[in-house]
Amino acid sequence: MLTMKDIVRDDQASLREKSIDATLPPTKQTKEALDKMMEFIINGQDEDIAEKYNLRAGVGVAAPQIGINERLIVVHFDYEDKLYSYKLINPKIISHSVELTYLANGEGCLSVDEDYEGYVLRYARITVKAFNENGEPLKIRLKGYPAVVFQHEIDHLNGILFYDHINEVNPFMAPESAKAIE
Ligand code: K3U
Ligand code: NI
Repeated sequence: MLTMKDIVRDDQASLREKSIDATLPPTKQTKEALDKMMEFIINGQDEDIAEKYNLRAGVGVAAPQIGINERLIVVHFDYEDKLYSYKLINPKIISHSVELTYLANGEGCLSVDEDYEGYVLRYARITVKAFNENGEPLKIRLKGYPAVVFQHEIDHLNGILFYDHINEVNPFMAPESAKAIE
């Protein structure tokens, strides 16, 4: 099983690389990587397991964070009575809103040990195309918090970290039209 020792931190150059597309149909290695990533996220959300293995809780993880520079992400969280649980291959944002949003408490990252305060402006609504672990195409429409999580994970595939988006002069700058997620 994966632990925090396996997580690539933001001082490592590989986290800043653009990942390559995974091959389709998915290989055994791709499926195993997705399974390990999902197990890691689910374990981190279990208080007892997290304490035993010193895991940080997270709502998703991207393959570059475990040292695999391929376009794979996993998300697993409940939001407004809906479960968002996906193992995705080659996810791509195919359209997005003009409207922006941000988490009022900012973002964190399993690859970043320090706290970075400030707003991370994200698209309020996105449509993502991807393939599931069986190689079947999916189209997922997301808004609000789930849209933020998917954008955070897809950023990892392009070597981008949440704090890259924070305004250096005024970290809490947001257009009036952007909606805060409390
Ligand atoms: O957002 C986090 C959280 C932890 C416990 C309960 C609820 C939420 C932890 S940070 C997190 O999950 C990152 C995971 C990362 F870094 F591996 F991608 C994802 C994320 C954080 C904040 C906003 C959107 C996504
Ligand atoms: Ni992250």
